[in-house]
Amino acid sequence: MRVVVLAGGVGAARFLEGLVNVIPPEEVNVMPPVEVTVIINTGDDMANFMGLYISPDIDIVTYTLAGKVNPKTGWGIKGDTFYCLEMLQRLGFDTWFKLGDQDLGTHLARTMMLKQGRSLSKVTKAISESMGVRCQLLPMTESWVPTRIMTDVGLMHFEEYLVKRKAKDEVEDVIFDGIESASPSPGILEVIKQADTIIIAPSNPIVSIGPILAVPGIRQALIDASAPCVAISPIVGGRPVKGPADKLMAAQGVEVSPRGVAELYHDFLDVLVIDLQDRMLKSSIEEMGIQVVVKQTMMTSLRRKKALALAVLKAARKFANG
Ligand code: GDP
Ligand code: FO1
Repeated sequence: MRVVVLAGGVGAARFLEGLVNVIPPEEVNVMPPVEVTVIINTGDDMANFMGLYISPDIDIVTYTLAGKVNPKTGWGIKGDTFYCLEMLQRLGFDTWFKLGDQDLGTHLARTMMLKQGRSLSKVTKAISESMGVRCQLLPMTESWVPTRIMTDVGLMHFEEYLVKRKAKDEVEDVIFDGIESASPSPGILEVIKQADTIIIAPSNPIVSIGPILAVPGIRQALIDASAPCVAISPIVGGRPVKGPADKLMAAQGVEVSPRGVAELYHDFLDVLVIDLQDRMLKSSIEEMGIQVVVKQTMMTSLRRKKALALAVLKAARKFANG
């Protein structure tokens, strides 16, 4: 069975942790082997931050699936130290983006491999395999297509909006810089076509899933795909579980609710998993031609992550069997 997941950072990584844990290892011969391919947002990438190529969502997914992520933040490495950053601060540099010492090793390795001429897909494969990740991780594109936020105080990179300025500025527009001339990383359109199940992770629909859908060819591939497509709503009880999805959705004129999420994905989505808290929205989403599954979606423990992943796989199977 081939499962394809569209993913951003922390929300997606939490879900993927559940997914890989409900899939039996290859030696347990109870179902056909399951291959998981994750198509990851690279709109958050910074191509030359302190001289480094930084891919936050790729790293969040890699560290989580490798069992290395800092569980308190959902990003960075568990137990990492910050000696390098402390020195930079003493030397008078702005250290708003918290890069740990081990994490810096990843950014240095990625930057060096890219400078040697290897593609972002190959570099991502090399790093994730070295860390023992068994899923195939694919950056959405090999091109640098930074997400920029137009705010009341000016245009800035998404990480600057989110981390440096703590998402406090009024959002006027969201720009996926250069996306119209980007193309999907090699293999992406084929894996979508050949998938048995497509999952849209509970990620920010505007700045995590939005850029993936904006890479020319990907949205159409999802529309054309024969596999059922199931999404998990990142909006629970009228607000995101974390992050600025509410501000960004509102700025784009989208209702901050699972119904707004359904609207954004309506042309390729078959099933939306919404939280128990939002069960009253079920019929109005079903009127849009999208099936709804109501579940506990708060991934506060491994047990809950696994239960959510199982519910998604079951919903896909049920949809496929009519
Ligand atoms: P992040 O910005 O690095 O966290 O990247 P993502 O876009 O993957 O994740 C952010 C989204 O995940 C937010 O919109 C959250 O609401 C959503 N999210 C995070 N944890 C959970 C959870 O436990 N359940 C649900 N339903 N959504 C979640
Ligand atoms: N998020 C923060 O809120 N503060 C940080 O200082 C920070 C540093 C950081 C370093 C490496 C990395 O891979 C991710 C990091 N993140 C940090 C997370 C990141 O800003 C976002 O959560 C994602 O880009 C959104 O998906």
